[in-house]
Amino acid sequence: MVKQDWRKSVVYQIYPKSFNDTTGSGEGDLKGIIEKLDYLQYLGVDYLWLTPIYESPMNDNGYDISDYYAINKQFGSEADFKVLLKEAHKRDLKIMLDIVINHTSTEHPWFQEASKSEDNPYRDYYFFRKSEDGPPTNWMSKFGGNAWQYDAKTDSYYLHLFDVTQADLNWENTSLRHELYDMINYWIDQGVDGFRFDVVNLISKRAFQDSEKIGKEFYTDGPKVHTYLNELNRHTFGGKDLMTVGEMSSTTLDECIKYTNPERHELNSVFNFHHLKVDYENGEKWTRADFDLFELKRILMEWQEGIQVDNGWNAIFWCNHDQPRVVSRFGSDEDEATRVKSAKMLAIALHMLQGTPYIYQGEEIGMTNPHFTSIEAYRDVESLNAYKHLKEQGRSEAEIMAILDQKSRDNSRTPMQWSNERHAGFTEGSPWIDIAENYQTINVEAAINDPNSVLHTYRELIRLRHEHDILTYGKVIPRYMDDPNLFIFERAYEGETWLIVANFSKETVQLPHEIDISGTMMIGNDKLNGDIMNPYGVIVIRKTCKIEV
Ligand code: TEU
Repeated sequence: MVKQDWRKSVVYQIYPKSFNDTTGSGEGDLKGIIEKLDYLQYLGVDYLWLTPIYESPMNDNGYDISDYYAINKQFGSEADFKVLLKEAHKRDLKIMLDIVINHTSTEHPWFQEASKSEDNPYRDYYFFRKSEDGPPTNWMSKFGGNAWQYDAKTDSYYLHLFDVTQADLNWENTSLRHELYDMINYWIDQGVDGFRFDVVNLISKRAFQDSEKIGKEFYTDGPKVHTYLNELNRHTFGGKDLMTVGEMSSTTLDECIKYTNPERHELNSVFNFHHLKVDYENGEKWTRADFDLFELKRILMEWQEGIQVDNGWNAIFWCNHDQPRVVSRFGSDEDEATRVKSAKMLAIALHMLQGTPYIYQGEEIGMTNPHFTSIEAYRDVESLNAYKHLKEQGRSEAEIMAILDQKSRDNSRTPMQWSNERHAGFTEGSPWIDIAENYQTINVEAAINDPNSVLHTYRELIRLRHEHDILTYGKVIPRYMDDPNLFIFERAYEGETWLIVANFSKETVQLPHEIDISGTMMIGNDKLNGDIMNPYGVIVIRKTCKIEV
């Protein structure tokens, strides 16, 4: 078994624009992160992942990079970043940067050059194609519309799988690949400790042909992706003490084993999103639907059993800057007691799984969706495009607002709630996006002072992971998968078993009658009352010898 320290770590994700503003601009900055390092140390996490902080026109909040080497002035300076690194390291906090190498902003000098003429040396860094009758293929952009944009200057189209200002890079081009490796090495030399690679399984395009669907089969886990990642590894972080995680869009378990199998020297770990599509009606995101617990359990367990310590590694998470808040999604924010109870249940259920847990800013205090009621409140390019398309389909304003309330990426991008002061203590200016109204009760200051807050459950979970190897290395054993309300599994390691029972429903439910819940309660949010689990209750029981159920 490959025992390595990084596997025991917990990552905290920071979305700098919404974290903490020290200038009054209404947007967060690096100094704001530095100011909160003591808090992050108190929380107990090991790594901080910062979403992109580089120069960017910010059409996709930094995932549209125009200079990989410069810090976005909105966030601060190169000097601020150096201070951040130093201050983080002083507190034993490591820094992971977000690397976006599937595409650049169309404002990047490479693209500016490439679009000048067909014989420009940078032309081949991107995918430009001539086409007489409309776009070269029928692929859809992930943010809506065709994935090819017409560029009149050279009478051709360029590929953008995301926004029109995010042009896809051509990894077939060797000098492009080496420019990207040099850039990553620059950040390694600056002293960063890890990387999150944005949509990195899309970098190898299979063929430019019309699709029967939306084009995914021509660029997802493409033919050369493993060769490229292995090359990336060898030229940059391979053999160094850096943690890496790849964000994998619509991938498969088999591919993810390949991405993370230590023998293949690609990446340490992967994010996949299959478990976060269980509230998509017929696989369609822009719908409003209840979540399917059977599917959620099935998918989580398929990945837990499929990827184990020896063949790879999962990143485990409920939240990030692209996902709605989990307590509003798989729990309930209907009233304060239920919010706290369900947020703790979700935290415990996730942190008992195998893999590297990721906590997204605000999740640790049980932040909720903001429940915006007007399109004016939304900022995200994907949500605004979706609004337009749903309108074109003739859907009513009320229906569209209900869908965005459940699915918009802005649900997680509202400012961090630090205190009950004006603007939740996030800014002294006017925030770039509205703050959830519940900041008066849900905020870090209140959470620190309340021993029963969600925050203290997260602190405890991080401590347990650091102290008990079973959470990192223990085998995961699914139990009672056909129970309609309970998520039950065990972890087993060196003669010890932990039993996890989590009630994902609003109902009081009975435990399966043969289950043995004797042992030591390690963490939970429920008082055991015979064989009854309260709504959103969760218990974790440790047994010192293996139980047979
Ligand atoms: O996201 C990739 C991705 O495909 C999504 O999670 C996406 O937001 C979702 O499918 C939309 O429905 C990454 C980043 O996390 C995201 O913020 C960027 O917008 C995207 O890549 C492009 O760089």
